[in-house]
Amino acid sequence: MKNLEVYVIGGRELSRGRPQGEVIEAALAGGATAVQLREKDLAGRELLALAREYRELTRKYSALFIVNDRVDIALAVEADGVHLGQEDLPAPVARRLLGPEKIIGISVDNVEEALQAQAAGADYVGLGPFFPTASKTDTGKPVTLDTLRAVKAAISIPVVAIGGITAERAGDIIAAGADGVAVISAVVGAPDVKLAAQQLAAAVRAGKERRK
Ligand code: 3NM
Repeated sequence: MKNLEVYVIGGRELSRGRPQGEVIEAALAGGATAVQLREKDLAGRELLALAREYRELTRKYSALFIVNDRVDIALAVEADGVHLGQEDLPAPVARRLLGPEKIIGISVDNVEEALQAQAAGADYVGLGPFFPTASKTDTGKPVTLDTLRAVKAAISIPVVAIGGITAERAGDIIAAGADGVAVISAVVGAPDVKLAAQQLAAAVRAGKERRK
């Protein structure tokens, strides 16, 4: 299913030495609805090879494929979109390069950045970190469920929660209004990647039920 509900981010360093293709396929088999390629220190050629692999797998499972930061790689492999940090290319520039159809996600910490991201043409925002995380060193202090509610009230594009999220923690975040959860370690770092994705997907479904 093509949506941002169960958004798994790959990470070579967090995957316990297992081949990326294997890890990503297990995440997709377990129910990941979107996958992001996020490798900060791979050379272009290697990144391109990995992107091709992610593209093939996400097609096979009808999931979205988002590339972190690299608009060129996203275009080269016909990814569904890109995810941009506050220091990456500005969204309007990425939009010009990518065209109107591609998805652009932007990382935000607060309501002000969320409003700016929406005005700049983002299709979704990533809001976080919700919990301290070892997967990213330059995060701000954790955001709260109140911030999530305020961001949801302020913008109309989807809000994906990120940062230290686990299956145990996802329910409350989804129940509070997040449209999806994005995780690295809880899925790609799990001993059983498929099971971890299944548990995260189940937690998202349960969180949605609690909204009713
Ligand atoms: N962005 P894990 S937190 C890539 O707050 C990323 O913007 C964040 O990894 C933000 O699920 C983060 O292992 C790391 O905590 C998420």
